[in-house]
Amino acid sequence: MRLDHDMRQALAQGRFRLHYQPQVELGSDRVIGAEALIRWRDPQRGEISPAEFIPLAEESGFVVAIGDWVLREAVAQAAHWLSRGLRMPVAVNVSALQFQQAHFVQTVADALRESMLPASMLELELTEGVLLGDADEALKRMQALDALGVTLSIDDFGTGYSSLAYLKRFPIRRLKIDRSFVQGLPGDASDVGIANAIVQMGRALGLQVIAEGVETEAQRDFLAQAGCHEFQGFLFARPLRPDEFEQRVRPRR
Ligand code: G
Ligand code: G
Ligand code: MN
Ligand code: NA
Repeated sequence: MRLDHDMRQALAQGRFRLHYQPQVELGSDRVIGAEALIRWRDPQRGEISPAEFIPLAEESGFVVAIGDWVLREAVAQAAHWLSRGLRMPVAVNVSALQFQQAHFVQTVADALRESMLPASMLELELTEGVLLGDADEALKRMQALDALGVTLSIDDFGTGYSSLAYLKRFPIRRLKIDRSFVQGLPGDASDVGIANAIVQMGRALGLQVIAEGVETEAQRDFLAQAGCHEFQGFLFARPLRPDEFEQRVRPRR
Protein backbone atom coordinates (compact mmCIF):
# COMPACT_ATOMS: atom_id res chain seq x y z
CA MET A 1 0.00 0.00 0.00
CA ARG A 2 1.15 3.50 -0.87
CA LEU A 3 0.89 5.04 2.61
CA ASP A 4 2.78 2.08 4.04
CA HIS A 5 5.56 2.58 1.50
CA ASP A 6 5.70 6.32 2.19
CA MET A 7 5.84 5.65 5.93
CA ARG A 8 8.92 3.46 5.52
CA GLN A 9 10.53 6.10 3.38
CA ALA A 10 9.66 8.80 5.93
CA LEU A 11 11.45 6.89 8.69
CA ALA A 12 14.47 6.21 6.48
CA GLN A 13 14.63 9.87 5.44
CA GLY A 14 14.20 11.21 8.95
CA ARG A 15 10.87 12.92 8.29
CA PHE A 16 9.21 12.04 11.57
CA ARG A 17 9.29 14.54 14.40
CA LEU A 18 8.13 14.44 17.99
CA HIS A 19 5.99 17.06 19.63
CA TYR A 20 5.61 17.23 23.40
CA GLN A 21 2.40 17.95 25.26
CA PRO A 22 2.80 19.42 28.74
CA GLN A 23 1.30 17.58 31.70
CA VAL A 24 0.32 20.11 34.32
CA GLU A 25 -0.16 19.86 38.07
CA LEU A 26 -3.10 21.83 39.37
CA GLY A 27 -2.40 24.39 42.07
CA SER A 28 1.30 24.77 41.43
CA ASP A 29 0.66 25.10 37.68
CA ARG A 30 3.94 23.26 37.24
CA VAL A 31 4.65 21.24 34.10
CA ILE A 32 5.47 17.85 35.56
CA GLY A 33 6.00 15.91 32.37
CA ALA A 34 5.69 15.75 28.62
CA GLU A 35 3.94 13.22 26.38
CA ALA A 36 5.82 12.61 23.16
CA LEU A 37 3.52 12.49 20.13
CA ILE A 38 4.73 11.64 16.65
CA ARG A 39 4.24 14.03 13.76
CA TRP A 40 4.75 13.43 10.06
CA ARG A 41 4.77 16.13 7.47
CA ASP A 42 5.00 14.80 3.93
CA PRO A 43 6.10 17.24 1.19
CA GLN A 44 3.22 16.15 -1.05
CA ARG A 45 0.47 15.13 1.35
CA GLY A 46 1.07 17.70 4.05
CA GLU A 47 0.51 16.78 7.70
CA ILE A 48 -0.57 13.16 8.20
CA SER A 49 -2.14 12.34 11.56
CA PRO A 50 -0.79 9.43 13.59
CA ALA A 51 -4.46 8.48 14.03
CA GLU A 52 -4.23 7.59 10.33
CA PHE A 53 -0.81 6.00 9.99
CA ILE A 54 -0.23 4.35 13.38
CA PRO A 55 -3.15 1.89 12.95
CA LEU A 56 -1.78 1.01 9.50
CA ALA A 57 1.70 0.57 10.94
CA GLU A 58 0.22 -1.69 13.61
CA GLU A 59 -1.28 -3.91 10.90
CA SER A 60 1.94 -4.18 8.90
CA GLY A 61 4.21 -4.51 11.95
CA PHE A 62 6.16 -1.41 10.95
CA VAL A 63 4.98 0.21 14.20
CA VAL A 64 7.84 -1.63 15.92
CA ALA A 65 10.42 0.29 13.89
CA ILE A 66 8.54 3.57 14.37
CA GLY A 67 8.18 2.89 18.08
CA ASP A 68 11.89 2.23 18.48
CA TRP A 69 12.65 5.52 16.77
CA VAL A 70 10.14 7.36 19.00
CA LEU A 71 11.65 5.82 22.13
CA ARG A 72 15.23 6.77 21.19
CA GLU A 73 14.24 10.26 20.08
CA ALA A 74 12.22 11.02 23.23
CA VAL A 75 14.93 9.65 25.52
CA ALA A 76 17.56 11.71 23.68
CA GLN A 77 15.37 14.81 24.02
CA ALA A 78 14.91 14.32 27.75
CA ALA A 79 18.66 13.79 28.12
CA HIS A 80 19.32 16.94 26.12
CA TRP A 81 16.93 18.94 28.30
CA LEU A 82 18.53 17.50 31.41
CA SER A 83 21.98 18.53 30.18
CA ARG A 84 20.59 22.08 29.94
CA GLY A 85 19.23 21.97 33.47
CA LEU A 86 15.65 21.15 32.55
CA ARG A 87 14.42 18.10 34.39
CA MET A 88 11.43 16.93 32.35
CA PRO A 89 10.22 13.33 32.44
CA VAL A 90 8.94 12.15 29.04
CA ALA A 91 6.08 9.75 28.38
CA VAL A 92 6.19 7.58 25.27
CA ASN A 93 3.28 5.69 23.69
CA VAL A 94 4.08 2.01 23.26
CA SER A 95 2.08 -0.13 20.85
CA ALA A 96 1.08 -3.60 22.01
CA LEU A 97 3.09 -5.17 19.20
CA GLN A 98 6.19 -3.25 20.23
CA PHE A 99 5.75 -4.23 23.87
CA GLN A 100 5.40 -7.88 22.87
CA GLN A 101 8.76 -7.99 21.07
CA ALA A 102 11.14 -10.36 22.83
CA HIS A 103 13.81 -7.65 23.00
CA PHE A 104 11.62 -4.80 24.16
CA VAL A 105 13.08 -4.49 27.66
CA GLN A 106 16.59 -4.58 26.22
CA THR A 107 15.66 -1.91 23.67
CA VAL A 108 14.47 0.37 26.48
CA ALA A 109 17.59 -0.30 28.57
CA ASP A 110 19.82 0.40 25.54
CA ALA A 111 18.06 3.67 24.74
CA LEU A 112 18.51 4.88 28.32
CA ARG A 113 22.13 3.83 28.45
CA GLU A 114 23.01 5.38 25.08
CA SER A 115 21.57 8.73 26.16
CA MET A 116 22.69 8.33 29.78
CA LEU A 117 19.16 9.20 30.89
CA PRO A 118 18.08 8.08 34.37
CA ALA A 119 15.27 5.53 33.98
CA SER A 120 13.09 7.55 36.34
CA MET A 121 12.82 10.19 33.60
CA LEU A 122 11.02 7.80 31.26
CA GLU A 123 7.39 6.78 31.38
CA LEU A 124 5.91 4.17 29.05
CA GLU A 125 2.24 4.51 28.19
CA LEU A 126 0.79 1.08 27.63
CA THR A 127 -2.73 0.33 26.48
CA GLU A 128 -4.87 -2.42 27.90
CA GLY A 129 -4.16 -4.23 24.61
CA VAL A 130 -0.71 -5.32 25.85
CA LEU A 131 -2.50 -7.70 28.20
CA LEU A 132 -4.48 -9.42 25.47
CA GLY A 133 -1.62 -11.74 24.62
CA ASP A 134 0.26 -13.74 27.23
CA ALA A 135 -0.54 -12.04 30.55
CA ASP A 136 2.21 -13.85 32.47
CA GLU A 137 4.77 -12.77 29.91
CA ALA A 138 3.41 -9.20 30.07
CA LEU A 139 3.74 -9.27 33.86
CA LYS A 140 7.37 -10.42 33.66
CA ARG A 141 8.15 -7.73 31.16
CA MET A 142 6.53 -5.02 33.26
CA GLN A 143 8.42 -6.20 36.32
CA ALA A 144 11.69 -5.99 34.38
CA LEU A 145 10.87 -2.45 33.23
CA ASP A 146 9.84 -1.50 36.75
CA ALA A 147 13.13 -2.91 38.05
CA LEU A 148 14.98 -0.69 35.57
CA GLY A 149 13.22 2.26 37.21
CA VAL A 150 10.92 3.14 34.33
CA THR A 151 7.38 4.35 35.15
CA LEU A 152 4.51 2.40 33.61
CA SER A 153 1.12 3.91 32.95
CA ILE A 154 -2.11 2.77 31.33
CA ASP A 155 -3.18 5.01 28.49
CA ASP A 156 -6.79 5.45 27.35
CA PHE A 157 -7.82 3.89 30.65
CA GLY A 158 -11.33 2.47 30.65
CA THR A 159 -11.60 1.89 26.91
CA GLY A 160 -9.99 -1.58 26.80
CA TYR A 161 -11.04 -5.06 27.77
CA SER A 162 -8.96 -5.87 30.79
CA SER A 163 -10.15 -6.75 34.23
CA LEU A 164 -9.27 -4.60 37.21
CA ALA A 165 -7.16 -7.43 38.61
CA TYR A 166 -4.13 -6.31 36.62
CA LEU A 167 -4.05 -3.00 38.47
CA LYS A 168 -3.38 -4.97 41.61
CA ARG A 169 -0.91 -7.45 40.11
CA PHE A 170 1.06 -5.27 37.74
CA PRO A 171 3.63 -2.58 38.59
CA ILE A 172 1.57 0.25 37.14
CA ARG A 173 2.03 3.71 38.65
CA ARG A 174 -0.38 5.85 36.74
CA LEU A 175 -3.75 5.84 34.97
CA LYS A 176 -4.62 8.18 32.14
CA ILE A 177 -8.35 8.84 31.99
CA ASP A 178 -9.28 8.57 28.34
CA ARG A 179 -10.42 11.81 26.80
CA SER A 180 -13.69 10.25 25.64
CA PHE A 181 -14.74 10.26 29.32
CA VAL A 182 -13.57 13.83 29.85
CA GLN A 183 -15.43 15.23 26.87
CA GLY A 184 -18.92 15.14 28.42
CA LEU A 185 -17.92 16.56 31.81
CA PRO A 186 -19.56 17.97 33.81
CA GLY A 187 -22.96 17.63 32.10
CA ASP A 188 -23.03 14.01 31.02
CA ALA A 189 -24.08 11.74 33.88
CA SER A 190 -22.24 8.67 32.55
CA ASP A 191 -18.98 10.57 32.11
CA VAL A 192 -19.38 12.00 35.62
CA GLY A 193 -19.84 8.50 37.04
CA ILE A 194 -16.95 7.01 35.10
CA ALA A 195 -14.53 9.85 35.87
CA ASN A 196 -15.38 9.74 39.58
CA ALA A 197 -15.00 5.97 39.66
CA ILE A 198 -11.60 6.01 37.93
CA VAL A 199 -10.21 8.73 40.21
CA GLN A 200 -11.46 7.04 43.37
CA MET A 201 -10.24 3.61 42.37
CA GLY A 202 -6.88 4.98 41.27
CA ARG A 203 -6.41 6.81 44.54
CA ALA A 204 -7.50 3.80 46.57
CA LEU A 205 -4.84 1.74 44.81
CA GLY A 206 -2.18 4.40 45.34
CA LEU A 207 -1.94 5.25 41.65
CA GLN A 208 -1.48 8.66 40.10
CA VAL A 209 -4.39 9.68 37.90
CA ILE A 210 -4.06 12.11 35.03
CA ALA A 211 -6.91 13.35 32.84
CA GLU A 212 -6.37 13.66 29.11
CA GLY A 213 -8.11 15.86 26.59
CA VAL A 214 -9.04 18.58 29.07
CA GLU A 215 -10.32 21.43 26.92
CA THR A 216 -12.50 23.55 29.21
CA GLU A 217 -12.31 25.11 32.65
CA ALA A 218 -15.55 23.34 33.58
CA GLN A 219 -13.92 19.96 32.84
CA ARG A 220 -10.83 20.90 34.82
CA ASP A 221 -12.87 22.15 37.78
CA PHE A 222 -15.01 19.02 37.86
CA LEU A 223 -11.96 16.75 37.73
CA ALA A 224 -10.19 18.75 40.42
CA GLN A 225 -13.09 18.42 42.83
CA ALA A 226 -13.23 14.70 41.97
CA GLY A 227 -9.65 14.46 43.26
CA CYS A 228 -7.67 14.47 40.01
CA HIS A 229 -4.79 16.93 40.09
CA GLU A 230 -2.86 16.24 36.91
CA PHE A 231 -4.03 17.35 33.52
CA GLN A 232 -3.19 17.23 29.89
CA GLY A 233 -5.18 18.96 27.17
CA PHE A 234 -5.67 21.93 24.93
CA LEU A 235 -6.83 24.06 27.90
CA PHE A 236 -3.24 23.95 29.15
CA ALA A 237 -1.24 23.42 25.98
CA ARG A 238 -1.35 21.59 22.67
CA PRO A 239 1.51 19.29 21.70
CA LEU A 240 4.49 21.60 21.10
CA ARG A 241 7.73 21.51 19.15
CA PRO A 242 10.70 20.97 21.50
CA ASP A 243 11.76 24.63 21.25
CA GLU A 244 8.19 25.80 21.92
CA PHE A 245 7.96 23.39 24.84
CA GLU A 246 11.13 24.82 26.34
CA GLN A 247 9.79 28.35 25.90
CA ARG A 248 6.61 27.36 27.66
CA VAL A 249 8.43 25.78 30.58
CA ARG A 250 11.20 28.38 30.82
CA PRO A 251 9.71 31.63 29.50
CA ARG A 252 12.70 33.66 30.65
CA ARG A 253 15.20 31.86 28.43
O1 G B 1 -1.19 13.27 18.59
P1 G B 1 -2.53 12.81 18.11
O2 G B 1 -3.75 13.15 18.91
O3 G B 1 -2.75 13.22 16.67
O4 G B 1 -2.43 11.20 18.08
C1 G B 1 -3.42 10.42 17.55
C2 G B 1 -3.23 9.01 18.01
O5 G B 1 -1.92 8.54 17.65
C3 G B 1 -3.35 8.82 19.51
O6 G B 1 -4.06 7.62 19.75
C4 G B 1 -1.94 8.66 19.96
O7 G B 1 -1.85 7.82 21.09
C5 G B 1 -1.28 8.01 18.77
N1 G B 1 0.14 8.31 18.77
C6 G B 1 0.72 9.52 18.70
N2 G B 1 2.07 9.42 18.76
C7 G B 1 2.33 8.09 18.91
C8 G B 1 3.54 7.33 19.03
O8 G B 1 4.65 7.85 19.08
N3 G B 1 3.40 5.97 19.12
C9 G B 1 2.19 5.36 19.10
N4 G B 1 2.17 4.03 19.19
N5 G B 1 1.04 6.04 19.01
C10 G B 1 1.12 7.39 18.90
O1 G C 1 -4.20 8.04 22.64
P1 G C 1 -3.42 9.15 23.28
O2 G C 1 -3.91 9.47 24.62
O3 G C 1 -1.95 8.97 23.26
O4 G C 1 -3.75 10.42 22.38
C1 G C 1 -3.16 11.64 22.56
C2 G C 1 -3.76 12.49 21.47
O5 G C 1 -4.73 13.39 21.99
C3 G C 1 -2.73 13.32 20.77
O6 G C 1 -2.85 13.14 19.41
C4 G C 1 -3.09 14.76 21.11
O7 G C 1 -2.83 15.61 20.02
C5 G C 1 -4.55 14.66 21.41
N1 G C 1 -5.00 15.67 22.36
C6 G C 1 -4.27 16.20 23.37
N2 G C 1 -4.98 17.10 24.08
C7 G C 1 -6.20 17.11 23.52
C8 G C 1 -7.40 17.84 23.81
O8 G C 1 -7.48 18.63 24.75
N3 G C 1 -8.46 17.59 23.01
C9 G C 1 -8.42 16.70 21.97
N4 G C 1 -9.53 16.55 21.25
N5 G C 1 -7.32 16.00 21.68
C10 G C 1 -6.22 16.20 22.44
MN1 MN D 1 -0.92 8.63 25.14
NA1 NA E 1 -5.99 8.58 25.28
